[in-house]
Amino acid sequence: MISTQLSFILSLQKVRTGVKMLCMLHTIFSGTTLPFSPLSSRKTRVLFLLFTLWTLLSACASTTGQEDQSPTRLPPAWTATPGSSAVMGPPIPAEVPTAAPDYMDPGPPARSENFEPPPATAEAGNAWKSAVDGKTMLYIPAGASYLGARDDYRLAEPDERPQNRITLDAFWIADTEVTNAEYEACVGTGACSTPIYTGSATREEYFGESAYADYPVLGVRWYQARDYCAWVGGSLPSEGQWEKAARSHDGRRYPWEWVGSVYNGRQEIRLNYCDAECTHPWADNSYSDGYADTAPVGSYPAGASPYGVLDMAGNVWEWTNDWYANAAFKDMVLENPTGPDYGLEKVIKGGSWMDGLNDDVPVLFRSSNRAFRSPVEAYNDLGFRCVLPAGEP
Ligand SMILES: [Ca+2]
Ligand SMILES: [Ca+2]
Ligand SMILES: [Ca+2]
Repeated sequence: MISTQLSFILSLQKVRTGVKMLCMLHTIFSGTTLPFSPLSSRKTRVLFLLFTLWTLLSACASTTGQEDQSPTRLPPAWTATPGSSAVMGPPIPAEVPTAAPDYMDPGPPARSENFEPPPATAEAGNAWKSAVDGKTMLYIPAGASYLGARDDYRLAEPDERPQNRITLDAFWIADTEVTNAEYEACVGTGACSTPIYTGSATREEYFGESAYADYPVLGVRWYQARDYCAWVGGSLPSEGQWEKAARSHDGRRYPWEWVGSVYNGRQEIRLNYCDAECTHPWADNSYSDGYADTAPVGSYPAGASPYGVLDMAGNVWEWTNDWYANAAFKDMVLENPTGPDYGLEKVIKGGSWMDGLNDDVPVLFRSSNRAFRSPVEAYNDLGFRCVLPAGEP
C-alpha cells in the first residue's frame, strides 16, 4: 500500500518536472516567458489532471501486460481444481475408452426368451441345466475364498499379490468352456455374431464343422463372449468367481491337489497343454494328452475342480469380466469384487493347449495366474464360459 502511494507521488513529481522543463525550453528558444505560471490557471490544472490520469492508466496497463508474460502462469493443459490451491496434472478424460476406436460396441443383446432362473440354493457342485443353451451349470456356494497367490509361493508373479480373502454370493458356473455348437446356436438366433476367425491353429475349418461341434469356440472377442453370456441370462465370471470355481474355498494352487505330476494316481492326465503332440519348441515330449490343438470340452475329468468344474487348467484360456490392472489386488474390494473400473485389457485365466510346463511343473496353469488380452482382438487359444447368479437375477 505504502509503495503504491510513493510511486503515485513520484509520478506526479515527474509530471511537474516535465511541465517545468517544457516552459524553460519555451523561454530559451522564444526569448519570452509564458504569460502564465505553469499550473497556476484553472485550464492548465484541468489539463494537468487529465495528463496525470492518462499516465497512471498507461502505467496500470503495462503492469497487467507484464503479469501475462510471467513464467509462473500455468500452461493451458494444467488446471487448478476449483476450490483448491493444489495444481493437478492433466485432467482425466471424462470418457474412458473401453474399446479400440475402430470397434463400435452395440451393447449386449437381450437374454433369450427361453431363460429360466436357476435355483437360489443348492449343495456345492450340484448340477442344473440351462434352458437356453442346454449347458450344465454347477453350484458354487456363497462364502469366503482366496484370490491371488500366497506370499511364500516364489513362482507367482507380482500381479497376483497380495493374496486376498474375498467373499462371494452364490453363483452357478458352466461345467466346461462354451462349445462351437453352443455358440453356433446363439449365432442362429441373431444374438451372437460369427467368430472373427473360423479356423484353429492346426485346422483350416473349425467353427461350423460338425467334427468340432464339442470343441471350445475360438476366435471370439471379449465383446462377443459377453454377448453370448447375456443371451443365456448371465455374464462372464468375475476373476474372483473364476478363481473360486477353479481352486475352491481352500486356496489350493491348482484345481486338483498337486502330487508332483500332471497325472493323477490312476495315470489319467489332468489337462490339455503343450504335450508331445504339440508342435511348439517348448513342447513337453514326456507326456501325451492326445491333442496338438484344442480338445473336446470336458475331456479331462481327472483335472476337475473340487466343485466338478472342468478344463479350468488348459485347453483354452478363458475371458473373465474384469479389466486388468497390475496392482488390482492392492486395496481391493473384498466383497463380490468386480475388478478395476476401467482398463485397456481384460483378465484371462487358466492357460491353454499352447502353454508348456516348467521343469515338469504346470506353473503357468496355477489358478492364481493372470494374463490379459485386448477385448477387441480374437485369438486361437482363448475361449470362455459363463456364470449365472443363484436365484432370480
Ligand atoms: Ca495338448
Ligand atoms: Ca480352460
Ligand atoms: Ca501371469
